[in-house]
Amino acid sequence: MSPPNSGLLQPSCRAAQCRRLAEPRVGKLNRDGKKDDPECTSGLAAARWPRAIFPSPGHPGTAYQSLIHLFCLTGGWSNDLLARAVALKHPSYRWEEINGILGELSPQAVTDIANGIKEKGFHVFEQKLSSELCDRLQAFSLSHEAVIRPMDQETSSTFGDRKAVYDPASPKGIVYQFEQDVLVNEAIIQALITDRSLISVAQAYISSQPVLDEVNLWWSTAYGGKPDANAAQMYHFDMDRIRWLKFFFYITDVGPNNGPHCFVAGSHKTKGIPSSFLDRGYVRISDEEVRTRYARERLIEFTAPRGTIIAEDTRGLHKGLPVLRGHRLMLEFEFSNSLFGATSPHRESRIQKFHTDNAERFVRSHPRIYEHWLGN
Ligand SMILES: O=C(O)CCC(=O)C(=O)O
Ligand SMILES: [Fe+2]
Repeated sequence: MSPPNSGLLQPSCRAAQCRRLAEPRVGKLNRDGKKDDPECTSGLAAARWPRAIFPSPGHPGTAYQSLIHLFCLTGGWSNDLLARAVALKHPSYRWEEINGILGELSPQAVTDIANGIKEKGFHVFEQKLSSELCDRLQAFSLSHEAVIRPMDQETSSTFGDRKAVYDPASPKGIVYQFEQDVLVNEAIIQALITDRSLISVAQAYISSQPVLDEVNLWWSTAYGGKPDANAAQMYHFDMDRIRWLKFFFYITDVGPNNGPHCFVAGSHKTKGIPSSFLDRGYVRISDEEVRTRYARERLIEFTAPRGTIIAEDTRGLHKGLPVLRGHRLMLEFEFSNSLFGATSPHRESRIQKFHTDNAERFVRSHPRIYEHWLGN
C-alpha cells in the first residue's frame, strides 16, 4: 500500500519533531540520481515536526541529500566509511564504572550487547524502566499539551499546528508529540539522557563518542484506523545521520492491538536492504514488498510490557503498527556519531534548568554529547 502523499520521504526534520515516524519527506532519488525537491513535493513541507520520528519538513541541506543519495547508491558502504573516519576523530569515552538503568554492566557485557545489535539490528534489554518511572512519564503525558500530528491526508493548510492535552476518551489525532524543548527540561528525562549505561551501549555500537540527537515522547492512538505513513506506520529506514542508535522505551503495555514497533532483523547491515528498494530512493515500502523479500522469521513485532527498553539501528527497515485499540506511549532517544546530515530544526531546544547536580555535572563534563541542547 503506498502512502497517500505520493510516497516521497522528506528529511525528517525535527523542527518540531519527525518523530520521524516515517519520515515522509525525503526527496526521492530517481534512477538517474536526480531527486525531487522535498520542499516542494510534500504538502507537509510547511509543517514543523521533530525529526527523529516523524519526518518533518526542514531544510534538506546538500550534505544531508548526499548522505541519502550515497546510502541508496552504495547500500550503506558510504555510511560505514564515514563512520570510520568519525570514530578516529572522536574515540569513545572510557569509563571505569558503567552503571545505570541497564544495571551494572562490565565493559565485556556492553561489547556483547553492541555485537548483538551489529548482528540482528536490535537488542531488547532484560532490565526495564521501573513502574514508578513509567507512572511519572505517563502522568506527565496526560497533563501536558502535545502537538497533534497531521495525518497523511492533512496538510499544514488544512490542519495547522494543533496542541492539546491527550484525552484517552476522545483522541483528536493519530499522534500526540511532546516538544523536545519541554522534554529536556524535565527531571526524569534529564536523569535518563545522562544515564551511563545507555550511553555506553550507544557508543559501543557506533564506535565513537555519541551525540544526543533526538529526545521524543509521543502517544500513538487508535484515531484513523489505518496505517499512516506520516506517523511512521509504513516500513522505512531512517537516514538523517551517518551512524546512530535509537532507544525505544515502552511507557505503556504494548500488545498486538497497541501498535507494536516492528523491525526487519538484519536489514540494518550494509546491503541489508535490496537495491530494488533503494533504487527508488527514500520512500516508504509496503508490507507486501517487505514480506516478499524477507523470511517471515525476520519480521519482528515487539509486543512487550511497559518499561521495556529496545535499542535499534533504524537504518534497518522498521515501522510502528497502527493502534487498533487503546494507545501506546513511547519515549525515544537517538545517539548519533555526529550531527553531520540533516539540518537541525530544534536548535531552539535548550536545557534551561538542571534538576540535579548530577545531571548538570555530567552534561557539563561531556559537552559533545549534549552539544545540541546546550547552545554555544
Ligand atoms: O512508531 C514506531 O514504532 C516507529 C517509530 C520510527 O519510525 C522512528 O522512531 O524512527
Ligand atoms: Fe523511523
